[in-house]
Amino acid sequence: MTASAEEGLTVAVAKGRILDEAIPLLGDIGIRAREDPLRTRKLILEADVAPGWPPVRLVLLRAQDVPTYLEYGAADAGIAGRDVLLEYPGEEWYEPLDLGIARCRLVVAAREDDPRAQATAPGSVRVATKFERIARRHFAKSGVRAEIVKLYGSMELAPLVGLADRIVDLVATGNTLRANGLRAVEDIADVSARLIVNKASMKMKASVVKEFVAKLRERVEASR
Ligand code: PRT
Ligand code: MG
Repeated sequence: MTASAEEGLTVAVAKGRILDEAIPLLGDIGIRAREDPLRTRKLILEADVAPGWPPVRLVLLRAQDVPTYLEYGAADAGIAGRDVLLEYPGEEWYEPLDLGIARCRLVVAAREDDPRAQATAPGSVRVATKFERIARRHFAKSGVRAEIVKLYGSMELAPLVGLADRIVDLVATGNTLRANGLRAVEDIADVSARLIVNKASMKMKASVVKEFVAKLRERVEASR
């Protein structure tokens, strides 16, 4: 049975830095997991909620899996980075709110000593990234022939060992790029965590979903 068919609200949250910043946001609107989400090994957490609310459960997922749970209706709402949403091959959800947390940028980076590190350099480049779709779209738009090499992490290493000319990765402080002798040569997108909502849940659980979105929006706007 999908979440949409059950009672209450199932909220999928990306583990890692998004969860760290989402917990206080949810807490402020009265949704508090009964166990510490940062310590427990459980993947489903029942939450204490404000009076008048239906039951709320948090499901803790790998960031890249949040859109999948939403698409299949296994969660009513989700919190994931814009990077993950842009990379996902589909858009089977509503995105009513920018939560303004876990901010960073998607960039193209190259070695500091790369003489042709302009994004528009002619010829073809080899690009290492875990954001295959984003990278492909980006280089196609700039008319640069790009061979995309799929990696699962530590993209910063690739230009240092000659695996790729460029990387497409997330940058927050820039410390990781600097520490590895790389620099951003082009911006692709600003990234922050977004609230997404399953389309069927928006209809079938309209009142609770709308109240959830409204409360979060109020909380987010108060901190702007
Ligand atoms: O789980 P996974 O292996 O995919 O990623 P992760 O463990 O590196 O990150 P995680 O799970 O904690 O959070 C991933 C989500 O957080 C992303 O989908 C983004 O929406 C968001 N986010 C925000 C970031 C960053 N900031 C960030 N700086 N995700 C990753 N980084 C990494 C970046 O990839 C690079 O390696 O941090 C490094 C750069 O940070 P600075 O500060 O040195 O520039
Ligand atoms: Mg992680």
